[in-house]
Amino acid sequence: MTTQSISYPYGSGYHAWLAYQEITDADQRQRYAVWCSQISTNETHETIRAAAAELERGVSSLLGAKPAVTSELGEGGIVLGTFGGNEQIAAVWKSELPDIGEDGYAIRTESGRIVIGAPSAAGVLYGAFHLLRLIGSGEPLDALDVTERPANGLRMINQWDNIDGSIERGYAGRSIFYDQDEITTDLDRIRDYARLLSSVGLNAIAINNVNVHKYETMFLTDRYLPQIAALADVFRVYGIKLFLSINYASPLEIGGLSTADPLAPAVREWWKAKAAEVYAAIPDFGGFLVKADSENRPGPFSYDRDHADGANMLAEALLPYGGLVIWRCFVYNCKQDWRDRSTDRARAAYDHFKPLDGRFMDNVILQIKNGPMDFQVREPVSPLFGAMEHTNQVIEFQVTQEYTGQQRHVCYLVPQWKEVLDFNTYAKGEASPVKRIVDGSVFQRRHNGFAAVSNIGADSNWTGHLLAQANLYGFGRLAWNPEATSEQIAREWVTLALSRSEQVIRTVCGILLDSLDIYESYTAPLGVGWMVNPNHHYGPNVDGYEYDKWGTYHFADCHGIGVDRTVASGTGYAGQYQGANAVAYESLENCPDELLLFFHHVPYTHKLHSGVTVIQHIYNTHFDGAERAAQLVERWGELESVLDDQIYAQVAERLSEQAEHAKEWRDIINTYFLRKSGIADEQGRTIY
Ligand code: GCW
Repeated sequence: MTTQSISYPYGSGYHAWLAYQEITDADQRQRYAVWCSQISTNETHETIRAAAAELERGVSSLLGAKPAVTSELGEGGIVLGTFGGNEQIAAVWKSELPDIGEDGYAIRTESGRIVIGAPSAAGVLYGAFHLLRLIGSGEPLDALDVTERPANGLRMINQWDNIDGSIERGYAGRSIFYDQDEITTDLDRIRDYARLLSSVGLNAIAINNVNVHKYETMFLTDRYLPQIAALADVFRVYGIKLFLSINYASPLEIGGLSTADPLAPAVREWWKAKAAEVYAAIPDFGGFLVKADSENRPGPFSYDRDHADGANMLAEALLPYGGLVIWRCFVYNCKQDWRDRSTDRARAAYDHFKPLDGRFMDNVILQIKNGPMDFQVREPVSPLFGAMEHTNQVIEFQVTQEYTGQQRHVCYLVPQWKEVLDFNTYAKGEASPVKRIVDGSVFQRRHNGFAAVSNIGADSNWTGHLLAQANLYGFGRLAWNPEATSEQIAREWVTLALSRSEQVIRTVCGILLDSLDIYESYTAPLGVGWMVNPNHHYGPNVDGYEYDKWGTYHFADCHGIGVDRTVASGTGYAGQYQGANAVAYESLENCPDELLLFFHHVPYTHKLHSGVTVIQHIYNTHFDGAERAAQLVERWGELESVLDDQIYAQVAERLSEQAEHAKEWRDIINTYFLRKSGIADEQGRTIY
C-alpha cells in the first residue's frame, strides 16, 4: 500500500490539519517518545494498516523519529486493533466493552502502553487520528481513558464536480477527480483527500455533481464504472463509502427506454439491473444521491408521480445490497413570475415533502438544506426538520462558500451550523433541536446524519483561502459531535494546521470566530438575502434577482423592505413552524431582529429590538462590517514574523482583497438604500 503523500512544502498548506509539524520542545518530545517507540497490531485489515501507517507518518514527523511498526506486542508503544479481532485489545476492556456503536473507538493508557480499540477497523483509524490530534496539540498521554461514539450514522461529503474538470460552485481550482471527460488517475491526491476526510470522521462521499449531465449519466456504464471502482478502492481503505449522484432520466438517456416513469415495470427492472451491475463493480457501494424535479433536472413529476414514487423505485433496486437513496428536498418553482406574490420559494420543500411523510422506504433518506431558501448567510432553519416523524432526514450544509464570500472572504461557518443544529423545532416536546432530529434520536430513525457540499479543489492548499480549511475540518468534527464548540474546533484546526504558538492560536481563532458576523454585516441585511450578482453570485447587486424567476425577492421600495411571510397577511410560511417558533416568527414584535426582513415587510423607520431603525441598522452594520474587515488585515499582519512566509502571504493577500470588496458592498448597499428611502445616515457618514 502506498502511503506517500504528494510532496508539497509545508507553506503550501497542502498538508492541512495533517501537517504534523515537528515538536521543537525537547522535553515535550521526550515525553511523547516514551509512548511512541513502536506501533503494533496483529491485524492485517487494510484500514488498520492505514491506521498504523498514519500513526507512523504522524509520529515520525511530530517527534522526528520513526517508530517501528510491528505485529509483535512490545513492552510499550501504541497497540491498535478491533475488539473482535484482537485478544490483546479486548483484554484491556475486559468484559465491559464500551458502548460506542459501530464507528466509535476507545483509547486507554494501560500497563505502559497506549491501546486503541474499536468495534470496527474504521473505528481504529478514527482512534489513531484522535491520538495524533492529542500529540499534535500538546496533550498529555499518561492517563488516557477516551471513549468516542459519533452522534450521526451518515457523515457525508458531496462533491459538485463535473467530468470536464469544472466544479459547480467550486472556489479552489479544478476538480481533483476529473479532467477533460475522464476520471483522474492521480490516486495519490484522492488518497490524501480520503485521509483528510477520515481524519475528521467522515464516512461517505458522493463523487459527482448533483446536476448530472450527459457524461456523468454514463458513470453507471462500462465507460466509467471500472475507474469509479478504483476510486472506491481508495476511499474504502479510509472507511469512506462511495456514492454516485444519478440522473433520474437515466433509463431514457442511457437505457434506451422511452420513459423514466417510476411505476413502469420496465423502468423498475432497468434500475434493478443497473444496481446489480454497480454492485458487481463496487460491492460496498453506498447508493444514489438524487436531485430530481429541481432546477430543471428531470424527476417523477413528468409522469405525474411524486417524490415518494421516485425515491422508492430506486430504493427497491438498491435494497438487496443494503444501498441507500439520498433524495434531496431542494425542490421549488424556479420559473416563478416575479409579479406573483403568492408563490413563496421558502415554503416549497415543506409543501412538497411534508404530505409524503410515512411513504418513503426505510432505505430512503431525505437530504434537507439547512435553510429553506438556499445557503444564504442568514436564513431561518428549514421547517422541514422535525416535520416528518416517519422519514429519515439528513441535514445538508454548504461548506463551499457560494453565498458567503466564495473563499475570497474569510467566513468560518461552524457558528452558523451550530445555531441551526441547536435550533429547537418543538417537534416532540420542548427539547427537539435539529441535531436530535438529524441524529435520528427524536423519532428513532435508523438512517440519519449530516451531508455537506465540499469546498475543495486542485489548489495546493485544497480550499483556495487557507482559512477555509477550518470549515471542512469543522464540518467533519461537528458531524461526529455536534456538541463540540465553535471555539474548540477553531482552536484544533489552528493548532494542527498552522501553529502551536498561543499568539497564533489566539489571533487566528479570533479572526475565524468574528468572520461570520463581519461577513453578514456588510452583505444583505436582516435575513433578507440574495443581493448578489446573478449566476456567479459574487459581489453586491441589490436588485440582481429582484425581477427574476428564481423566487428570491426583497421588495424594497421607497417606504420599506422585506418579505411578508406571515399567515395573517403574507405567504403563510411562518405557519410551517411548530410551537413557539410559529408564534415568534408570525409576530412583528417577537421576530428576532436578524430574521426580520425574512418574515416581515416593514417601513425603513421600523424600530428594531436593538433600538435603532431598520435604515439606521443598515448603515451602521455596513460601515462597521467594512471597518472590521479592514481590521482583519491588521490582525493577521501581527503574525507576519511568527508564521511561515508562504502561509502568511496566502492569507494576507485574500484578506486585503476582502477588505477592498467589503467597501464595495458597504457603498453599494448604503447608497441603494439612501436613494430608495431618502433617509440620511444619523451620523452623516459618506454615502454616495
Ligand atoms: O445553491 C444552488 C446553486 C446551484 C446548485 C443548487 C443545488 C448544484 O446555485 O449551483 O446546484 O443550489 O443545491 O442543487
